Amino acid sequence: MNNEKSADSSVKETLCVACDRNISTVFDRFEAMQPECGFGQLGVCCRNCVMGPCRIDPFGEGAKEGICGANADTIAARNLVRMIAGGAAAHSDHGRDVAHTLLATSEGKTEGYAIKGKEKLFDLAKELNIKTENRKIEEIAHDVAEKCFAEFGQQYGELQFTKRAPKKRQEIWRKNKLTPRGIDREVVEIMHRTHIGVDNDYENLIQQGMRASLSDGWGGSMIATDLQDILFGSPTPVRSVSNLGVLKEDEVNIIVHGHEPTLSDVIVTASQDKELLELAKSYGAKGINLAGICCTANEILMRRGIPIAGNFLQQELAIITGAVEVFITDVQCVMPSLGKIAGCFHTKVVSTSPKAKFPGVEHIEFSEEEALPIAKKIVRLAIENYKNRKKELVNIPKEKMELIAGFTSEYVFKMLGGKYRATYRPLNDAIISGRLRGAVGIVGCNNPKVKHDWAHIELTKELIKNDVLVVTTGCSAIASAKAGLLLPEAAKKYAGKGLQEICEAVGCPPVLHMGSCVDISRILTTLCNVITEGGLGEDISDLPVAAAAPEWMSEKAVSIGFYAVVSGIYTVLGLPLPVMGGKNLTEYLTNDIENTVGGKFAFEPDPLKAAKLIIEHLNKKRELLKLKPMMYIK
Ligand code: SF4
Ligand code: MSK
Repeated sequence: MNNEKSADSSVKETLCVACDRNISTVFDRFEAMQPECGFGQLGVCCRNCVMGPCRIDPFGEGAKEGICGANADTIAARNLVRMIAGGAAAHSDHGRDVAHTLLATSEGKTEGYAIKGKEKLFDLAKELNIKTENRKIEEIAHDVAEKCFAEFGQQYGELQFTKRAPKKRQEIWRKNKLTPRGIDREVVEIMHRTHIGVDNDYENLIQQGMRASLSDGWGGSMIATDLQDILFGSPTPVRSVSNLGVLKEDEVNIIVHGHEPTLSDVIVTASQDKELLELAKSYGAKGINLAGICCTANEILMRRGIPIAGNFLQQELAIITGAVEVFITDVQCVMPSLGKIAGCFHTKVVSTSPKAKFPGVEHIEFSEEEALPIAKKIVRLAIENYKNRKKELVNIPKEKMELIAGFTSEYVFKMLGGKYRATYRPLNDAIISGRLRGAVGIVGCNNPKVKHDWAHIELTKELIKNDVLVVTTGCSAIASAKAGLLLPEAAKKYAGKGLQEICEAVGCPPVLHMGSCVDISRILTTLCNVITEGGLGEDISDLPVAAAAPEWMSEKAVSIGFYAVVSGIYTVLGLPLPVMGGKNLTEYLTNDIENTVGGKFAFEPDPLKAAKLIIEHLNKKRELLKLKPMMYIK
């Protein structure tokens, strides 16, 4: 009955449990919502003022203009750039919180953090022209945090990290007035321009959307990634396990769900506290088992090897296993339904961010200044709740899969070149010689409109089969993990001969887990390094690379898609952007935009057809670069 809902049998099994117990999940609510609003899907409803709401009829005899005179292109463009503002704000506010934590840590005001990534701190200080000689680590970290903070409120000039982009890309941005001036400024300007009666030109609106998206990818997200590496240490490859089967029948199970490792990292520390482990034993549990969901899971997986319980569409299901004592949330991608579902079990949902509360859910406010005591309090709550677990309600699916995660732009450099000759040369040479066709970033969420995980997995398999190296983040990375694609053995099973040879030589999987959604900035940095290494053109748009989000759903994904396109990357989305009611706008985003920024969108729900589009694109780029024919698969 649930075969069409997920490619993951643990999901199917848990959905049967939900059905038997009459618990409604996201999958049921999705069905109940059908048919969804067609005007919304096409992007042509507007409620930006109270003369409306207005809706445009793109096909029939209905209204062609809103009451103020806005047409379908204007309305769809305004709605779309507001989505970018939402996504960029979410990622960037995450970056701001990390900057705050680093600053407070450098001033000795936090409990539970240390500056673990000293090498990264020195590298970043150098990049930001901050003096390092004869200075304490804390002083340098303080100045780095302050400088990053300033990027949010900056009014003029250019964001610092845009200078990481190849020179040619920077010129494209400057020429088209796309270089972001300040992170907050670009988001605010979207809200201004989309107010009734301001910007009515769809191209001009999209221009500001592009600029704001760059302030995310080359601003807020990059700050989040780099400062997290400084605080928590840069990831290196690590083995772990994924899927609901990581929950344990005889241990206290704690789930962390959300996005910011400032919370989850310190929960890891608390869950390993000797006193709390003893306490757990005194309650009859064999230990404390921590697992993650969504991007905060990716963060603590990459740095601490903590198992992953699942991705976006599995959050409710983790509770339905009946084996979770405490389900901790911070911000982003947390379903409002969790409290209600937890009410059917002994599970306590605990919200922690002042920005994200839920009616009826216990709130233990997190503060970086008292991080460790708060984390211990939450872990203690979980231990004390263990006795309330009802054995007859426990259904932990057996599915779990090993994985390797923790690849960064720095590690790729070392991995390929070896310890004494760290370089991107072998990667560039593999592409130039035709052993590797190119590389594709597969990222983004799950969406009940698509069979859960299916599009991620099929697209990934088809690409690696065609000698395309896949890098992945977010919920897509978790889908690949559960399908066994993050193991070196997957190369032999699924990859083309060229990619297989590389994976065998280096000992890496054919699909590289590069972290959370904000870590897509790692992919951007890697591409810059590939250009610097030489032989593959002068700009990101010259490279045989592409991006895909086959099951996306969030505003953050819209922002990511845009900064990929505006960085010169062909980007294939499994679900269309909600713009199809604006014909000129759709044509602009899927074609004309390429003349300005070198990248464009394509919308393709079928993962095999999406793979075909991507392979054709990579081949076209290879031809333009006059690279050798592919060695094995034409
Ligand atoms: Fe209607 Fe224009 Fe107001 Fe939008 S801004 S609700 S289109 S009148
Ligand atoms: S968590 S934004 S559902 S990838 Fe980053 Fe997953 Fe999408 Fe949230």
